Amino acid sequence: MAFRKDFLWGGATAANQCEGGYNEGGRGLANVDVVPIGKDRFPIISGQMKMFDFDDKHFYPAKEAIDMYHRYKEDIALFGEMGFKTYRLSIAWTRIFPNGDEAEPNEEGLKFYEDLFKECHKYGIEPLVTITHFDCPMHLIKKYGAWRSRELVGFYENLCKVIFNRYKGLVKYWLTFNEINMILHAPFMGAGLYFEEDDNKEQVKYQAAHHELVASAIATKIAHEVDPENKVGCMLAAGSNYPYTPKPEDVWAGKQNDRENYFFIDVQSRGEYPAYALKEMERNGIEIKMEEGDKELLKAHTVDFISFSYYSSRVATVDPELLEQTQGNIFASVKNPYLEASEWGWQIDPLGLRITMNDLYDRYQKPLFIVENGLGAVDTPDENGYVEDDYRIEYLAAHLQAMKDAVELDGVDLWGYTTWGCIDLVSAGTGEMKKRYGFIYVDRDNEGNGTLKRTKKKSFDWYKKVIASNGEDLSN
Ligand code: P53
Repeated sequence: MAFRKDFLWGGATAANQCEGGYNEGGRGLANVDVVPIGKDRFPIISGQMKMFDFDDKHFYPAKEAIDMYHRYKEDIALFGEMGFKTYRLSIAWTRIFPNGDEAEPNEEGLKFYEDLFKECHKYGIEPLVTITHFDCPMHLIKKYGAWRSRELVGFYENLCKVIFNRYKGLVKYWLTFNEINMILHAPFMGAGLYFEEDDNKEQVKYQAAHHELVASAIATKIAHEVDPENKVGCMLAAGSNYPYTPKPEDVWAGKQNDRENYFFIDVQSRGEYPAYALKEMERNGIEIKMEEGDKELLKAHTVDFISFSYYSSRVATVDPELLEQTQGNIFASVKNPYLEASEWGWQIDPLGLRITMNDLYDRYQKPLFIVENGLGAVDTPDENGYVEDDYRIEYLAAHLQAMKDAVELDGVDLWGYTTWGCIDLVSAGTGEMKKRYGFIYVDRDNEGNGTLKRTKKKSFDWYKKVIASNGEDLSN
């Protein structure tokens, strides 16, 4: 038997990509609400173009998303039918603290998630909660400059105190920051950072990252104090780098790219800034302002497990201009000539998952949790709304086999696996509905038309069987 008896099978979503109800229940506005679909999306999420509110020239898909705010009971029932052991979701910070800096939380928001967690437990589903999945209250962005300000640490701490106490006994698995390394690639979407012309961007990003890392350690501390049963994880957008050639310079480039990502997890899991990062910052003139006690906090409150998303491996070289780049991914990479790609140009590499798992397990020696993996594809439903998504089954089966190999053959300790977008939702990278990952089809298009009706795809029954057999039966 490859997987633990209590292996946590499930699916994952994020508040802003599925809930909608952006102005209901006393909710405040967040960065993730004001990022539109279309050509301006990338300049906005990367902090180059300012979008602090809605305008009438753009369409903002997160406003309604797939309306899970009103339909979560129906959706969780379907997850229960598939046999989910866990459901990874994120809370919207602005439902709990609409502005982010209030003294008292918004009861309506707290109640919403309490009901949702109770609904999960009806089906024996353990919630796995991302405290922040890219969202930052707009008020904190406008007033404090988001995570560039130290004050965010305190506001985040308040949020954590409130939710850990309120949901004690209902939630025990927590992730502090989704894809914490996203701050380097999409700083507005990842951390609410917008750059002024005279900003030293690298300085701002790493100072903001320091604040998030301290906030993450504080969250871990409080989670353990409130309930020793709580397990807290970090979350990395993972995918190991391969050197394009055996040229030592290419190997070195791959190692450096990996370290750019590991940096965050090194701090969260080992509890200190790694030597290579300190040297690199020094060379680049980056100075991290630390407060007294920061180093001790980081050291004392490291994470219990390492969670990550995996969509693809990456390729590194010192001669990138000679080579074709991959398309459609915020994490640009040189194209790997040995791999096929999805319709969005994301290269498909199941063995890369085994490699990535081994790299992370070797480095941290802590349990792993795969909290995102999946294929974004165009689905074409028949007249009954049914989608025969054999391509998705094939993608997932190959990745599950690689994951099984990492556990069974390499001895990696893996707590669970949640597929990304277990129900179709809005794409984070592009804002499209058309890029679907789900076992459940949602009738809605890129422009926001559709009935929002939910329909099981072929992969729904396949995944149900995978879970029922604890990963032994991957056949289609
Ligand atoms: P979409 C890029 C590369 C790796 C992970 O992405 C990424 C992204 C963002 O595009 O984000 C994670 O929706 C993220 C999810 C996101 C998912 O990957 O662009 O945690 O919010 O939806 C898939 O296809």
